[in-house]
Amino acid sequence: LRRLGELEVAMRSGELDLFYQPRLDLRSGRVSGLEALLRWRHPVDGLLGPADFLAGAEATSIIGALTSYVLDRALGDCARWRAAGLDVDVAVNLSVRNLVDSTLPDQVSEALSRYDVPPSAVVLEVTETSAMTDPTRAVITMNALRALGVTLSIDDFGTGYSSLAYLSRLPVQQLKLDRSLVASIVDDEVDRAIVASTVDLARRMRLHLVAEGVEDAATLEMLRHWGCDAVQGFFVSRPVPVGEVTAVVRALD
Ligand code: G
Ligand code: G
Ligand code: MN
Ligand code: NA
Repeated sequence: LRRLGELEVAMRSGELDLFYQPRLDLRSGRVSGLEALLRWRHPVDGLLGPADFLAGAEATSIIGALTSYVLDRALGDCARWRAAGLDVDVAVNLSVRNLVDSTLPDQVSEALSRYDVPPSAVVLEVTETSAMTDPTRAVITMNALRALGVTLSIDDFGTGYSSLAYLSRLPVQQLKLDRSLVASIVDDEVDRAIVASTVDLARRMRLHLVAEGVEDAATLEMLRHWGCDAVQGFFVSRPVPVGEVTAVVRALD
């Protein structure tokens, strides 16, 4: 809680940074986008990840300011990558509170104009659990976001309790398979069956499927063989500071 008070100061003083993790498109073999992951360069405690401060922020209205901050930075970074010739999108994680914030669609729309980024170059990730917390209001916000032309993605897919049938009624275009399932497909027959079937279902439902947490070549090859669209994970690249993005993307392409 000491940190929570410091967080508002950190936003203004530039201690908050975004790291980016590439997503590799398996058909083209190229990086199709980068996920923004928040980091706090704390003057005393060192480099902190979301696990160290996000739950506190999510319990208060600070999460609204934090998400605006992340959106602004991420779209600005994406505009620069695209100006440098990288054909990539940027993915931003939303919290449950953001989904019941009626000002979010306007904030996204303003950031798109500010940086002249096409809406097709922005992905907004919401977890299955946050979409289901207040589904009526979440769907209203998601429809408004969708109307802007941005892509909506279900993050941590496979860890919640909602069925794919229900989720398919949300206005989403992408699923991100949680790494707890992906990590074990080589060794665990049940997880392998779940993931293989999910690849098939996603294709039939015309949803773009991203597998996260890919840590080795065998996992990547299995996903490619099944027809999974894209992967993210340490095997492709760890999340990197913004200054390294251009070099990492060019090296992977
Ligand atoms: O690298 P990693 O520790 O960054 O991320 C841990 C968790 O924090 C992930 O579930 C990720 O979705 C979440 N996360 C990372 N950055 C942000 C952010 O900017 N906003 C929100 N709401 N969640 C984030
Ligand atoms: O829930 P979300 O997908 O937003 O989480 C992203 C988190 O997953 C970040 O903490 C990121 O550092 C972590 N991550 C990304 N790739 C891998 C991976 O291959 N293995 C593991 N264990 N964690 C990963
Ligand atoms: Mn995510
Ligand atoms: Na996830």
